[in-house]
This record gives sequence, structure tokens and C-alpha cells, in this order.
Amino acid sequence: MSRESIICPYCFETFRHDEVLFRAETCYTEDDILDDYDIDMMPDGEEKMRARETNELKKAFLAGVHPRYQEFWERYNGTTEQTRRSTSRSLGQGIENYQKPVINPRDPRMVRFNAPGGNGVELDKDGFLSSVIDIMGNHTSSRVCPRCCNPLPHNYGKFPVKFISVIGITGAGKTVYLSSLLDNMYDYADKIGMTPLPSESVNFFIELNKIARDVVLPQGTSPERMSQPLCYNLQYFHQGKGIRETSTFVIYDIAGENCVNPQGITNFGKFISHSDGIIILQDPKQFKDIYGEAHTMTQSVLNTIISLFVGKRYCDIPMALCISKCDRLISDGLLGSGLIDMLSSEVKSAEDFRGFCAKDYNNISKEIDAFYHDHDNPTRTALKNSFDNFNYFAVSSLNCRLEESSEISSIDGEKILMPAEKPHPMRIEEPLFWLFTQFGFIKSDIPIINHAVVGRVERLNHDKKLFMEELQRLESKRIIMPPTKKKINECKASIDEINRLIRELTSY
Ligand SMILES: Nc1nc2c(ncn2[C@@H]2O[C@H](COP(=O)(O)OP(=O)(O)OP(=O)(O)O)[C@@H](O)[C@H]2O)c(=O)[nH]1
Ligand SMILES: [Mg+2]
Ligand SMILES: [Zn+2]
Repeated sequence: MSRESIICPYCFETFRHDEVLFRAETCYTEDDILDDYDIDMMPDGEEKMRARETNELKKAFLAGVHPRYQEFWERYNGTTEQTRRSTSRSLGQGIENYQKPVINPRDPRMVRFNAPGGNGVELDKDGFLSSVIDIMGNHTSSRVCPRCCNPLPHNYGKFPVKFISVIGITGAGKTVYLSSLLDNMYDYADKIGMTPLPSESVNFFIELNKIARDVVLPQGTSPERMSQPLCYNLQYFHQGKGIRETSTFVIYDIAGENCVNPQGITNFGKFISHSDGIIILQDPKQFKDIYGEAHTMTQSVLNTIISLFVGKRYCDIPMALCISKCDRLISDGLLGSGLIDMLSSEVKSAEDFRGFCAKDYNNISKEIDAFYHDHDNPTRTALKNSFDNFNYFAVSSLNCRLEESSEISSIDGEKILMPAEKPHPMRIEEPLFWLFTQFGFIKSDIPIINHAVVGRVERLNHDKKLFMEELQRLESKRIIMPPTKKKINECKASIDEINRLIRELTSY
């Protein structure tokens, strides 16, 4: 259990568990508050004093958006936080969760100090400040970040956190992917020996973006808006450390458009630069030789990612390049039968234990690499040259017949589609499993193919060629003086070193 500082999943500021603020359930509106003038006019006495006291207290619990919350969301065209009405215990109807008064648990005028000894608030069984009772007697466990006042999910901060960005152009399938992935997480996680803990915010996201037969697909989000981060706790047996652990995952849904324009990079870059893993969803229409639509966005996105992790020769953040909607490529006859067979089969656990099945995966990865070679070699080259830890995936979150519904999208005015049969997602869990192997959470049966190695070996071979040419030039001299002899030896040593590196890299 981590008692270290907590990183806010919104503003990335760090703070201690007992520095959090709370959203109070006690909540008044302007209508509940008396005009000071009316109190002044009351006859002097105890009643007047009590009225003034109560009125001041109510003012402290006045509904309204906290200025720091407001400031955070201004650059994203307003908040995307929604209030789940069925579970909201909000007193005032029509009051959003983010309008509830923010109270400071260290302020005895706002909260009851009911810890033994009456000096402070009570901590939970893990020693965390996770709930308080306000001075009006109402309990709250809605913690918010002390810097940006955004909500912290239940238990957030107790476990180590991994941040994952899912990036893709508008319409690439991010929302459908995340909703399908999270909705099926119990079954997927089980394959690798993990157990997801219930998460109200994730359930709410799935409810809002339900993927099912005869239910309209989610409407797109405009790119400048920021979707709520999705926080998820997973329990597992850490196959590297050999102990049971819980980790928190925070997943961000980021429109690729924000990785190419400067304003977008300013606003969204921090989510990417704080990421421990990245999933890029590439829409099949981005293969321009296939569908004739010129979308070179993927390379711009890659360049932006590289520039966000400056100071490194390679970008070593694990990156899953993932073709979305691969059912389209299949139905359009663009994938070979071998790859189709592999993609159509279920993601399996490793043969002897609940880990990553690289025996199956490596073949898929090789085939998709070949597909990129044929259809989007610039992206493939950019990856091999600049990323030290990437891999290829192809997924379909729907893989079912779609029909037009009668609903019209408020964004592009087109009819919204809906699945006409039960969706049959294809291998959507695989990129996540791969990230887990890279985080060291699970093991794979055999070493996982690493294409970046190929790029590095290519570069080493190129360097070796230059040294060999230099060696030839030096050795061809008629008279070899000691300084030349020294250079020859240096060249030979460099070639030996390169050979050693190549052997090391290709020994898997
Ligand atoms: N054939 C097929 N279509 C898909 C699949 N996933 C998504 N789509 C289609 O792509 C559309 C867009 O998917 P979204 O998940 O909303 O895309 P997004 O990346 O979230 O888009 P924005 O929110 O606009 O950035 C869906 O409405 C579907 O019509 C899939 O696996 N197969
Ligand atoms: Mg979306
Ligand atoms: Zn914050």
C-alpha cells in the first residue's frame, strides 16, 4: 500500500493523502440564504445571533463551481464531468456533482473532528483520509484534488498508478474500443490472472457508451474536449516480484488532432508525457493506398510523442500501434487468410500459466509488420527509427453488422450507426496485455518479438559498414606507420563491439 504522495490524474500535481479536499453533501443555493439586511432588521437577541450564524454557515456550503476547477476546464471548452443521477445523493435537484461546495477537512468550521481525542478527522483502515462528516452532520467520501478540485476515484492513491493514453484521430474508434474493453474486463483479466475491482466511474462510462445490439453507438466527442480519465484497479499476482499486488490504471482518450496542432499539444501533451504506455488506434482509412484518403496523421502523432519525451535518442515508452476496425480490412479482402485466421481466434493465456501468449502473438505481430511494410512503410520506418519499444496489433471492437439508426448525430449531422447483432470483439485485450508485460506485471511464455531491435540492428549494421570501409582504406596504405596502426586497432575494436551488440540484441 502506497502512503507516498498521490499524483492527480487531471493536473498531475502531487499531494499527500491528507491534503485532499472534499465535495460536501450539504449544499445550499442562493435561495436558501437570507439577505444580511433582513437579519440586521431582526430584533436583537439569541434568535438573531443564531440566524446570523446559520446564515454564515450556509454561505460556506453554497453550491458553485470552484474557481480552480473552472480554470482547469476552461481550456477544454468546459467540463465533461456528468452526474450519475440515480446514485447522486445531492440535496438540490439539478445540482451537478462539480457544483457541490468544496470543503477543507482541516477546517473545524466545516468538518467535524471526530477522531479519538476530538482533534482531527478519522482515517480509514488503510490510514487514508477518505471521508469526513461536515459540520452539518452529512457524510462525504467525494475526495477532490487540492490543486484543481477534480474528483479522485474511490481508493485512488492507495496503489501504484500507471497512466495509459489511447490516441487516435476522430472516429478511429477510441470510445467504442474503451467501452468494449472495460465492459468485458472481468473475462479478459481472468486470462492473465487479474481481477478488476468494481469502479463506479468506469461503470458510468460504460453505461453512457453502451455497446450492444440495437443500441446506438456513442456519439463522437469534439477533439478539443477532454474526456474524463478512466480509473481502474486491478488485483494480480505480480509474476516478476512473486507477490500479490493491486495497481491503478488511468486511461486517457485523446483525439489525435490534439497531437498535431500547437494548442492541442499544450493542452493534451501533459497526458501523453506522463504516460507509462501508449495505445495508438489507427483507423483503416489512414492507410491511404487502400482507401484513398490522405491521412498522414499517424506520423505527425508519432513526431509529437517523440518531442514530448525529449532528451532521449529513442523513445522507450511502450507503444502499441493498433489498427482499429480490422473487420473492415477483413471484409474488404485486404488481409491474408493466415492473418485473418489468427485474428479471428480468441486471445489465449500462455499454455502453462495465466500470462501472455507470445507464441500466438509473435506470428500476428510479424504479419502486421509485413502489412505496414506494404501499406504504410513511412509509419513503420518512423517507428523502427525512433521507438525503442513498440509493437503491432489489429483489433475490432465491434466485428458485427451495423445498421443506421433513426438518430442523427449532433456533431456531423449524419445518421448514427448501431450494431444489428451482438458485437464479437476481436483481440481487443491484446494491446493491454502487452503493456502489462512491459510493466512487468505478467510474464510471457516465450520472448516477445521486438521490432525496435530490428531497427537498432539495422543502424548498427550501417555503422559497421562505415567502420569496415575505413578499415579497408587504412589497411590499403602501402606503409603503415604506428599512428595508422593505432587507428586500425580502434576500428577493429569498434567492429568487435558492434558485433557483440548485434549478437546481444538478436539472441532472443
Ligand atoms: N466496422 C467497425 N466500425 C467501428 C469499430 N469501432 C468503431 N467503429 C465505427 O467508428 C465510429 C467511431 O467510433 P468512436 O469510438 O466513436 O470513435 P472515437 O475515436 O471515439 O471518435 P471521436 O470521439 O470523434 O474522437 C463508430 O460509430 C463506428 O461506426 C469496429 O470495430 N468496426
Ligand atoms: Mg470518442
Ligand atoms: Zn489536480
